Amino acid sequence: MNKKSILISAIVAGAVITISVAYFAFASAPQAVVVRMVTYNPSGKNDMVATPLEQRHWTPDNIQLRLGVPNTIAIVSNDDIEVHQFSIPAFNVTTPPLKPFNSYSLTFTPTKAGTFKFIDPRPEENYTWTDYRGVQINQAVNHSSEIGTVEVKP
Ligand SMILES: [Cu+2]
Repeated sequence: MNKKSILISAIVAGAVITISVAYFAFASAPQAVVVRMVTYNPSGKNDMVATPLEQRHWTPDNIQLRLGVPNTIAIVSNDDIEVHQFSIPAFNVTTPPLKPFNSYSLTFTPTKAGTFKFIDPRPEENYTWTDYRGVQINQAVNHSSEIGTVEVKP
C-alpha cells in the first residue's frame, strides 16, 4: 500500500464513521413529531353520516421521544366541532384548549426513560348544534378515550 491509498482509505473510513455517528445521534430517534386529533364518522341509516356517533382519536397513538434533549410535539386538531387538549401527565406538560383546526407546538425535555400515557384531560362535554339539514345534533364527547403512549428512549 502506498501513501496515497492509505490516505484515501483513512478519508473513506473517517467519512463512514462520521456518517454512522451522525445517524445514531440524530436519526435513530426523532426529536420532532406531529400528533393529530382526527374524527371518524361511521355510516348511519341510509348511509347518512351518523354525526352523533362520531368518534375521535389521536394519530399516531404511539410516539417516540429522546431522553434528556428538547423534543417538540406539534399538536394539530382536525376536529371540526370540539375543543381538545393534549397532555403528558408524567412530564406535567399540557397544551392550552385547542379550538377546531388549531395547532400548538409543545417543547420539553423528558427527564425519565420509559413508556408513558398521553391523554386529553378535558372532562366529558356535550355539544349541541344545528346541522346543514336544520336538524339539532346533540353529541357527548368522552375525551378520556383519547389516549396514546409516549416511549422515551436514550
Ligand atoms: Cu379531546
